[in-house]
Amino acid sequence: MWLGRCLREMVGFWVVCVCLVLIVNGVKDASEEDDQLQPYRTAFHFQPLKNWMNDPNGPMYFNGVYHLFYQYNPYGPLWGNISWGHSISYDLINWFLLQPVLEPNQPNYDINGCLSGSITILNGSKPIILYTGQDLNKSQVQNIAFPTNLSDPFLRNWIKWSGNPFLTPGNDIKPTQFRDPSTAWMGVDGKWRIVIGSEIDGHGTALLYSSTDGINWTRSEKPLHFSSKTGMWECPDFYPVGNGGKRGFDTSEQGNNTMYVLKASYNNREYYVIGNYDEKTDRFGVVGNDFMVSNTEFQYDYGRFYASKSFYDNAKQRRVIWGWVNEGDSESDAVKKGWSGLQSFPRSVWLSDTGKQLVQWPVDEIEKLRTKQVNITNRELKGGTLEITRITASQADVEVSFSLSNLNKAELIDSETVDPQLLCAQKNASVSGIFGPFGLLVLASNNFTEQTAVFFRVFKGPNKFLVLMCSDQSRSSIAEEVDKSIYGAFLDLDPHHKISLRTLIDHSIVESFGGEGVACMTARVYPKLATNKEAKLYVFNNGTETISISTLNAWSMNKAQIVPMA
Ligand code: DQQ
Repeated sequence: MWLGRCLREMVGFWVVCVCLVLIVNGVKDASEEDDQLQPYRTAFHFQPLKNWMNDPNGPMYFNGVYHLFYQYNPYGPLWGNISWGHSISYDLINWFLLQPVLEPNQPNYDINGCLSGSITILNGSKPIILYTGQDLNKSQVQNIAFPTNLSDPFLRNWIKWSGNPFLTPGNDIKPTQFRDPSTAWMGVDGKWRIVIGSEIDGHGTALLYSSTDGINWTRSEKPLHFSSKTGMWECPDFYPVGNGGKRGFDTSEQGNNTMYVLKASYNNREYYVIGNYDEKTDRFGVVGNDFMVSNTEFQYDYGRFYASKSFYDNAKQRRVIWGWVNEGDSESDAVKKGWSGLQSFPRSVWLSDTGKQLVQWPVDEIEKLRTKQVNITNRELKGGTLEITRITASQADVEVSFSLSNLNKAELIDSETVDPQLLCAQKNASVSGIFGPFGLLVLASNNFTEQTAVFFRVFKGPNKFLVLMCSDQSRSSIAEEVDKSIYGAFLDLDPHHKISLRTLIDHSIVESFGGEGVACMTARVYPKLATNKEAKLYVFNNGTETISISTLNAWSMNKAQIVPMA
């Protein structure tokens, strides 16, 4: 009897074991199969399960929950039927996907699309959406929506205001150039203000409106700011930043010595200026260079990153920005993939110690996803490559810092105002220099046929050293029809100190932060050979001078959970 029971238990045990092995293998096979079929889907960047996504809209932290809304086509992988998709998270990493909150269905104010907009939390307790709608005639008008049930922790349902539209374009504004209301801020007079993107007489403009209740808005005589050097401004954002430290500020927070950031989206880029804002007169004065179209002006990101939106996270007292990272492959590729568009990894943003520019860094929560780690310290790299093995090179977070000596040998450059993107294209990763190119080769195939190079070069200009950062996609894929741009920017740092690079590699996105976040560069890549387990990661030096890797830490990254809410 005892023997019989023992045998039965053993058989039971083995049946359970075999089943578990089958299930685990099944899951592994299924996800490996997914990886093969969808090599460009990302693991830790936000994207819906399918369909088209563009601008982030109305991000907020409310009652312990992060909300991200986004321009979304619920019916297909190309732009159209533009709705507000909605997802929520407790950590900005793992997301529950909810139903869209706004759909284009109102002939007199949004039937042709619920375009971009923002959220303001009125009196700290009542979130409202301000968004642009395109009416039956494709005129752009501004609308409001409210949560239907404030006690729903996820704010799943929103209702459009019966008084919509609350603003229509004035006579001096073209009906197709009036969009993207910002988050509101409150002035000392207790009135709310917003800016709306426009173009007036050919000048990019941030129209200014004010309101006592957040619902009825009046246009101010003067815009908050405009530029005669640019065209139409989309998605303007306006917020305070502090002097020193990484702390962020609520849009309405008024304090001494606070500077303001005005961001405008145009020319497929995110340009920003820093200035002073006098709340009594609503005058904004730029300190430093004003808006224009040039690669030397400050941009949130010198690569593929657009229509960003920031929010104040009062749980962590930081300002966080998201940006839309579009595809570099074709519409027919989007149809094949069934999806299009990513959000950047959320970034904390603050004013640099110099007070002249912004610094951005992936939010700390990313560290939850880090698994296997590789560490290298004080390693000289005379030339060539050093492979970083033992981590998943297609899904990784890499931080590396380099130190250089004998800088007097640096390559001379006669102008300090040269276009950095052009310079990166002329001197791409395969062009040898003195100090550089050195940096990372990511998503590289076995024999380097495919590789994306994120690297630095150091030059000696007439008055100072110049540190150039480049992201070179020219060899990122053997596929011919995908975009292979080369991006570039100068980093405001002294190369006598360490030069650091952090790169988030996530299958088809390479998001890089140079000089501890003073310049960011995001690229989309579509390797054919260097996918999944075939992808390799290297540190390289293609300059004649030896460089030293002071430290390198690289981590394999787990996949974030992005799932529909049950
Ligand atoms: N995308 C939205 C517009 C915005 C543009 C439409 C920027 O509201 O101006 O999807 O990418």
